[in-house]
Amino acid sequence: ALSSADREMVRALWKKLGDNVGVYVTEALERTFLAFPSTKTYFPHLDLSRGSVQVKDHGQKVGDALTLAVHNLDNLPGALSALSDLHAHQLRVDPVNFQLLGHCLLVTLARNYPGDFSPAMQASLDKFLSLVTSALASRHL
Ligand code: ZNH
Repeated sequence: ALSSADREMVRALWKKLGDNVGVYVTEALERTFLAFPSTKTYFPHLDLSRGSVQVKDHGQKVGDALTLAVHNLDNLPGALSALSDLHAHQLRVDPVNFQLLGHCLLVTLARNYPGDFSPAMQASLDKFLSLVTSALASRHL
């Protein structure tokens, strides 16, 4: 579980990200598709080239879901329950992919916010993303 220090770290960074969460999630998606090409197989219907508007739109949706998670740190499984159903039953995403995206999101945030990315910040964000991943994967058998 997240300590109160973890929560403060995550909330403080999210406040700083402001309206740019979608921008950074989009960068994280681009990195994920390049570094882990197998992740692209879930998006055969989207244009995944660099600068794609479809990737940007998807990044915004994933970013909004993460912002919702930040606002529901006490009940991540509840807040992400519908999304968990969607990813398990309809999209059939292998949960290992959540970790790949989470890793690329950490790299993206470290690169764009170097001054904020202390070891403690990394640890808190990593815990947060792990809990989001568990919540998203909770419907997988
Ligand atoms: Zn996912 C979709 C979230 C990860 C795959 N997603 C989606 C959405 C959201 C999300 C919000 C939208 C929905 C609607 O529309 O309703 N995701 C999310 C999150 C995460 C994720 C939060 C983490 C963190 N995903 C993921 C991964 C993958 C995926 C990793 C793979 C690789 N998703 C997906 C798909 C889809 C989605 C395929 C569908 C898309 C379209 O548009 O079609």
